[in-house]
Amino acid sequence: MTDTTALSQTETVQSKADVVQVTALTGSIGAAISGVRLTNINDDQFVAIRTAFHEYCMLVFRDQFLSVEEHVAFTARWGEFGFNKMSPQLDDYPMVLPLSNRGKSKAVTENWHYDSTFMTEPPAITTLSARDIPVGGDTMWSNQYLAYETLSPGLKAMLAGVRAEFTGTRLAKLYGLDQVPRCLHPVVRTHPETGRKALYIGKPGDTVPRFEGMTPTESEPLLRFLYEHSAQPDHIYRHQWRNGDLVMWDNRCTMHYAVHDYGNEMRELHRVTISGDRPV
Ligand SMILES: O=C(O)CCC(=O)C(=O)O
Ligand SMILES: [Fe+2]
Repeated sequence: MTDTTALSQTETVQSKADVVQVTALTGSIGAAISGVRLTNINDDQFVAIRTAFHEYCMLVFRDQFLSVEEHVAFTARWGEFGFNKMSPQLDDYPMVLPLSNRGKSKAVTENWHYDSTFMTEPPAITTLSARDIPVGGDTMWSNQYLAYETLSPGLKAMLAGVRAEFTGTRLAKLYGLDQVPRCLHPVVRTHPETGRKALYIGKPGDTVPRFEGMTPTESEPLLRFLYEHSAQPDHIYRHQWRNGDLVMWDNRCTMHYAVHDYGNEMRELHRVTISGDRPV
């Protein structure tokens, strides 16, 4: 027996008169929710969606084609908006960050990452609404509960209470900031709602330069091991976008990676975040 549990293939959650269909996308992360229009969900459906979100860590809703207002209204059900002061937002909707193709050399998200770990309180949830999708441009998510749970008891014990430095080096460069934002966080965090522990790391070097109290050189080998371990193929879902998709993920237990294989083609999504707690 290992401490990982295979996800059930399909479950139907019956809530009063409405049905939410939850279909696992892999054996380790992600579910597709069907049978709902996100513009029109009742409280029972919302509860079923939230339960699935906590179980599967990221959710896919196909064929939603949400307007900006509808996207904002759905995301608002999950908490307070997070505002990204560094990046330009939509004029009338300061909580909406348009993502577009800046070219591969400026693709700051083409690596495994949690969002905004340089903040004291990184966002809890991100929602993306797909507006103009090229061939390619997939996004991958990896389950960081499983990354933690599949470490040996010895390494888990060693990491207990350890913190690392997280920096916003790539964003600072992209936006020409004089100061690189940075913050210390535990490398194993406990999810405030599920109570499960997740590995909390980032790319060694520019995102996570070192463990607290250690030099970058001392830290690098273990950071590298953890980073590789965090993105094993059997902990990943790779999403092939279609226009009209709404995808949401839990930024407290998943990392993600935006694949840039679409050259200079147009790719446009809208992004809204919900603010989160300080990781503990
Ligand atoms: O472009 C994407 O697919 C995801 C980009 C990303 O990392 C993010 O929105 O946080
Ligand atoms: Fe991201």
